[in-house]
This record gives sequence, structure tokens and C-alpha cells, in this order.
Amino acid sequence: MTVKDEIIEKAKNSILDFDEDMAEKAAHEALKEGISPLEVIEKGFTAAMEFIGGQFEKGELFLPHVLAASEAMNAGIAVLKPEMEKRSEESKSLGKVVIGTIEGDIHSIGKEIVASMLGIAGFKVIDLGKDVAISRFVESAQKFKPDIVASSALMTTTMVCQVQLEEQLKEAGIRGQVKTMVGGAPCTQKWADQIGADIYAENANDAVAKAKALVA
Ligand code: B12
Repeated sequence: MTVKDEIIEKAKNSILDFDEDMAEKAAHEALKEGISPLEVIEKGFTAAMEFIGGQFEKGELFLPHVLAASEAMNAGIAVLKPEMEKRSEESKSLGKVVIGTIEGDIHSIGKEIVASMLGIAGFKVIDLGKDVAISRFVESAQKFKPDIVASSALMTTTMVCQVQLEEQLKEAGIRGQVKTMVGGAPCTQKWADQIGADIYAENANDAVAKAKALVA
């Protein structure tokens, strides 16, 4: 096992053990060894979080476990963030993206990964946070004039708000000036087509590739 594999394994285990200190330690070690923060996030933290999500769905883990795992993930990402921000500042701006988790939905981990990856790829990202009112998405689109308005929905009950976002952007008369991107576990290409969103992306890499293709 290489040092890199060991650190990624440690990042993974920190989430599986709900261990914030270990997550921070793994992140510091990754930075010290010059490992890409994204690789640690994707192959370490996210891979473990996906496993936790699966266990939760099977009823083998419960909400406090999921919360503890996501806290460990946030602790690790917080250590990596300054380096990711530094890297994104060094690259030229490809365009502007306004992103947030849709109204009624507090799931933020996936959205934050997508936001970070877009930032690193060279987009200027305005992250509105989680449980973002549709009206705030619209106001931000008017204020910042982004190329893309991206929304994350993790629940079947909140993805319907992505329809409202499409409608309210139209009502505000700015739908033609921005592209919309949707994502989050329950979203699909079919859903994007159905609601008239311009882009659906399955994960952060896909989001970067599709956003880049759009502004090219
Ligand atoms: C972690 C988690 C939580 C954490 C969230 C912590 C946080 N800060 O985000 C906590 C514990 C707070 C939580 C709370 C709740 N949760 Co929850 N949660 C999850 C869990 C286990 C994992 C989600 C996650 O972070 N995955 C890891 C990330 C990396 O993956 P991701 O989010 O899918 O993101 C990737 C892609 O989807 C995509 N993507 C994401 N966003 C975007 C945006 C764009 C624009 C693009 C292009 C791509 C993209 O790229 C990301 C990176 O690859 C899921 C189960 C699951 N398997 O999804 C349930 C799940 C989403 N939760 C669920 C529920 C019901 C709840 C609660 C209502 C509590 C409850 N009663 O169980 C509350 C929600 C309250 C609310 N109003 O929002 C349900 C939703 C069911 C449904 N209706 O569809 C799920 C599916 C679990 C289940 N099977 O029951 N949850």
C-alpha cells in the first residue's frame, strides 16, 4: 500500500468510525503529502459516506450515525478547503455559478462537493447554502448574473421545488439569460427534461464537465 492509499483509507475509516479527529488528521496528512484534496474527498470521505447512506437505507444504521458521519466529513473538508480555495484562485474564471440546496432541504454535503469542484475547475461560485428559498435563488440570479443557477435536492419531497425555480425564473423574465442545472440523489436526466432544466449531472465530476461544455 502506498502512502497515498493509506491516507485515503484513513479518510474512509474516519467516516466509518464517526471520528472527526481522525478525519482532520487524514486531511492534514493528505495536504502534507501533496495529495489532491479532491481525491481525498472523492475516494475517501465520499466513498465512505455513500456506504453509510446505504446502511442507513437498509436500516442497519440510524440518523444519529448519519449525522455523526457527516460531521466527521465536514471536519475533514474544512481542513482541505483553504487549499482548494487557493487552487481555484490561481485558475482563471470560466464563468459564474449560483448554487444552493433547494427550499425545505437541509442536505448540504453533496452540494458542497459540487460547489468546491466547480470552484477548483475555475468557476466563480456563489454558494447560497441549504434550505434556500426559491425567491433567493431568483434574487441572486438577478443580482449576480450567473451563467448557471444550480440547485441540489436530496428528497423526493423537495425536488418539486426545482419546478418552482424554473417557473419563478420565467416569471422574473430571466430564464432566458441563465442555464439551470439540477442534481442530488433523486434527480435524473428524465427529471431535468421533464421540468425543463438545462443540465442534469450525476456527480461533481459530471457537473464540472457539463458546466465547462456549456460555457465553452
Ligand atoms: C447525510 C444524510 C442526512 C444528514 C445531512 C447532513 C448534511 N449536512 O448534509 C442529516 C442527518 C442532517 C439528514 C437529515 C434528513 N434526512 Co437525510 N440523508 C442523508 C444520506 C444518508 C446521505 C446524503 C449524503 O450526504 N450523501 C453523500 C453525498 C456526497 O452524496 P449526494 O448528496 O447524493 O451528492 C452527490 C450527487 O447527488 C450530486 N449532487 C448533489 N447535489 C447536487 C447539485 C447539483 C447542481 C449537481 C449537478 C449534482 C449534485 O453530486 C454529489 C457528489 O457526487 C441520505 C441517503 C442517501 N443515500 O442519499 C439520506 C436521505 C437523503 N435523507 C432522507 C431523509 C428523509 C431525511 C430527514 C427528513 C430525516 C428523517 N426523518 O430521516 C432529514 C431532512 C430534513 C430536511 N428538511 O432536509 C431520505 C430522503 C427520502 C426522500 N424523501 O427522498 C434519504 C434518501 C434517506 C432515506 N432513504 O430515507 N440526512
